[in-house]
Amino acid sequence: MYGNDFGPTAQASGTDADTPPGPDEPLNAAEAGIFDDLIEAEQRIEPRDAMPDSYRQTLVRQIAQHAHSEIIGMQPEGNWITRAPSLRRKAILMAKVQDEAGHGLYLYSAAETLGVDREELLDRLHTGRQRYSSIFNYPTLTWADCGAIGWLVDGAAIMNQVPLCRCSYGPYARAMIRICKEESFHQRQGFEILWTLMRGTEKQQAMAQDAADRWWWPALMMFGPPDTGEAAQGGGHTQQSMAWGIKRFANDDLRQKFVDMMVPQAERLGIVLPDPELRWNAERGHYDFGPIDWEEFWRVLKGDGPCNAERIAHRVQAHDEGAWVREAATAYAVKQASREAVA
Ligand code: BYC
Repeated sequence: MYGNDFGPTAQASGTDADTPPGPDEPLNAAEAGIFDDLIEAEQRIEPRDAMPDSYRQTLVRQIAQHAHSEIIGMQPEGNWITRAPSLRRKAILMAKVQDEAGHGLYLYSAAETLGVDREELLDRLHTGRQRYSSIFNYPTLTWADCGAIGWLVDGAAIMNQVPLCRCSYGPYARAMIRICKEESFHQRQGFEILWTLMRGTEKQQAMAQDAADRWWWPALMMFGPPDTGEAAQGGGHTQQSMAWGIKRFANDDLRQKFVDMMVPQAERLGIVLPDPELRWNAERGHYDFGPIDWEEFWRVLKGDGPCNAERIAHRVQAHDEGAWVREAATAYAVKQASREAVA
């Protein structure tokens, strides 16, 4: 039993614990007051609680985009499982890619508690009606890219996702706790790949440096477009999502924390981050960094990244080829249920 789900809130809102309010039904004044009070008190909103439809839709958008990112994110590294340089590396990479599938499952399940069907979400992904993270439209050209993804991409993911463990929506927040534990292992494995390469031959060092050169800027873009200072008026989702306790920090603030965390790690690795403007600013107590190419970001989002078409084509093919597994699992579940009904 979690939070308000079966407690006085559901009763006070006039909803039966078994009958969630319909997604499109507007909240009455009492329900709206209870929702606002829960958010104000930093409590969790649970699936059966009344919630504004815009809150529900924001969560569906963000959780689905996150779930899609996890399963599309299996591709760039999955691509290297057969070519990983040793049995140990293969086993580790396979476990990591499986973890990502698992993250997708927790997140689709969390989205389903909001009243949206998983098939429908996958359809939105396959038809380009919902996004996945921009980062997965870049190719993995060498083995060092698996290191760079773990170190930079999972590093950025942790920075962005640890605050989501405190998201106001209960099922999303709880899914994030387990995901973050696994992401932290992923980041270390990426660091360790690069650490080994940086202590290898000159060619291996150059390969690690090249991977960091290609992944650094896309990793900074992962946090989303600028949303502080003048950009706060730019019409993104941050202000509203922070007011609802979905996002806990602005994109720019998380990006800065990420840069501050990564610079010392790059120094330990012996990797030079590809930004001539990167330097410590004692007055701000942060690293300054150079301008991000936001035109590239929006271009990639619109479908014009190096791998957009390939990623979706591969995903649709995997989905179609997996149809028989879904049918078999459904038939098995129906058979089990009918046996239980007889017993
Ligand atoms: N890529 O107002 P904003 C992983 C869109 S998985 C694409 O800031 P929001 C991993 C945004 O959707 C990593 N689109 O939006 C997996 C919005 O467009 P719409 C994925 C982006 O939602 C496998 C518009 O730009 N992590 O780590 O408040 C292997 C304006 O943005 C991106 C998550 O999904 C982007 N990078 O904030 C290894 C975390 N950024 O929807 C690793 C959960 C922005 O209005 N998501 N957009 O058309 C979030 O925290 C937030 O959704 C974001 C964006 C910070 C990403």
